Amino acid sequence: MRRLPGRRILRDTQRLMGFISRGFKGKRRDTASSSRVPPGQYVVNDFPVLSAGPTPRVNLDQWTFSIEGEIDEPKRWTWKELAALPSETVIKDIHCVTKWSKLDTSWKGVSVDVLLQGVETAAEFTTIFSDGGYTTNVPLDDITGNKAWVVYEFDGQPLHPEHGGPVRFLVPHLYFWKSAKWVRGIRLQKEEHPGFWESNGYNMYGDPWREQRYWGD
Ligand SMILES: Nc1nc2c(c(=O)[nH]1)N[C@H]1C(S)=C(S)[C@@H](COP(=O)(O)O)O[C@H]1N2
Ligand SMILES: [Mo]
Repeated sequence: MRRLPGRRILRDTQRLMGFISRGFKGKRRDTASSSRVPPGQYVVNDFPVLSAGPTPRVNLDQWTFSIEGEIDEPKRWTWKELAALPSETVIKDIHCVTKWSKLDTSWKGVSVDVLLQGVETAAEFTTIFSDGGYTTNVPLDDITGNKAWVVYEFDGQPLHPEHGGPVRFLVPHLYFWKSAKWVRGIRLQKEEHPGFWESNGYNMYGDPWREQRYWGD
């Protein structure tokens, strides 16, 4: 029982020492990297797997990606059509609400801007939906303007099923639960509808820099 407060004091002391050494001895060596990591996060080198259910088996011959909801003509791509769209490789830091961050992750896929080209919509919100029933809500502004991708490669390799392969969503400026694995489409909506984790205590928006982890943050 006495150990816990002791540890807390030690951590506070280390924080204070860090502050002092920054203040009095100039920049610490890790200043650059720590300014890159949102508050409360630590950096990992491995790639943890976090799934709320089993990894669905996805047959690419049957697979489609859809944009539906507040749109005159729903849009739909087969796997072959999606793979033929202009793609890009992006290097991004990712931040899980369980506090790990992974820096410089490399992904290949299609920008959501490409998928939404020419689409007119009254929607301000979206629900990203996946095989297996997972959903997550993201404002439309947060998936446009080259901020989100539908990705199918990680580190130059086809995306592993555990990490959402064949195709997952990537919206790296928000906590990683917004990056739906096994993604199948985007539902455009006028109102904001909480997704799976957002209905179960996670923050509706999820900005890691403001530590919007849970309801009320
Ligand atoms: N379909 C689906 N997508 C999901 C999840 C999930 O359970 N199902 N978990 C989310 C959470 S909480 C995180 S942190 C990341 C984990 O991705 P990873 O397993 O590739 O690390 O996926 C997100 N996308
Ligand atoms: Mo997560």
